[in-house]
Amino acid sequence: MNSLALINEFLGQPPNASAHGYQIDHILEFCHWFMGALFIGWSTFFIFVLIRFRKRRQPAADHAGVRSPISTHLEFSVVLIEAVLLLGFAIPLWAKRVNQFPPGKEALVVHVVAQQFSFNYHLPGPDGQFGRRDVSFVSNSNPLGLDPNDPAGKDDIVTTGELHVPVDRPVIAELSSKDVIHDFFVPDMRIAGDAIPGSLIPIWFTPVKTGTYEVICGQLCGLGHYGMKGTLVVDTPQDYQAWLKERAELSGGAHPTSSPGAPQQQNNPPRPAASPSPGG
Ligand SMILES: [Cu+2]
Repeated sequence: MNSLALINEFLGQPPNASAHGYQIDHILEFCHWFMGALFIGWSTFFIFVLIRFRKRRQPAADHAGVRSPISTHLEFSVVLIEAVLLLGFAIPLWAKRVNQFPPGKEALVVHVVAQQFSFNYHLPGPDGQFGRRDVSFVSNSNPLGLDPNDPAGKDDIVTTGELHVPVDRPVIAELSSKDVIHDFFVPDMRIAGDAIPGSLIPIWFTPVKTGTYEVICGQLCGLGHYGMKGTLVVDTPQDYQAWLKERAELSGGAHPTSSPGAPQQQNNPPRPAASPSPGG
């Protein structure tokens, strides 16, 4: 945080909780201050022009126009500052976000599967292998369509609404969707990415503060969009292990299978699903 953080706070930005977030904040702060300066500058110029070139003082039109080079200099300075913003800050930061992913071993990889109107999370379990998913297995008890015959999927963890991650470890979230376009947006982590049916879109961030943060859908995805919220809990490594153990025990018994007695809710027909089925 620096003194410029005032404007971000004023606009309701929650405090940053990720390793890269301060860079995003820095660009936002700079852009807001720069736009504020431009607004005041151009407004002042506009008022000056209204007075200076009023009809009473200037009864006849002057076809030569402005002779002073000052407006050219001003325009050039604005272009220069915007070029520095774009080439010096925005593009390098964006390139880093999309090209320099942390190595798979170091990072926690989680599949985020959005649907109307919740986020599902798929974790590979102790074997580190994601089980196969297929649309044909999707049911109320198996929201992600995990293949019950795939041994890699036996220990997988599937949760809805709440995801836990350990602090200070990079998280790679691979986004996809079962129905329409959603957007996995975690404002405190300064990260957002579209979840698009038929695509796997990876995004990454490193949480640096433990706590509970809000996950929201950032794309208008239907009537229930306003309620499409979830929770991201950043745990200490010990708490994270405890959560993993708890989830593993929970899904151990009631693991998604095609058990014949599984109750089907009549008011919740299966939606057309187009979830990709990434192997391992
Ligand atoms: Cu949504």
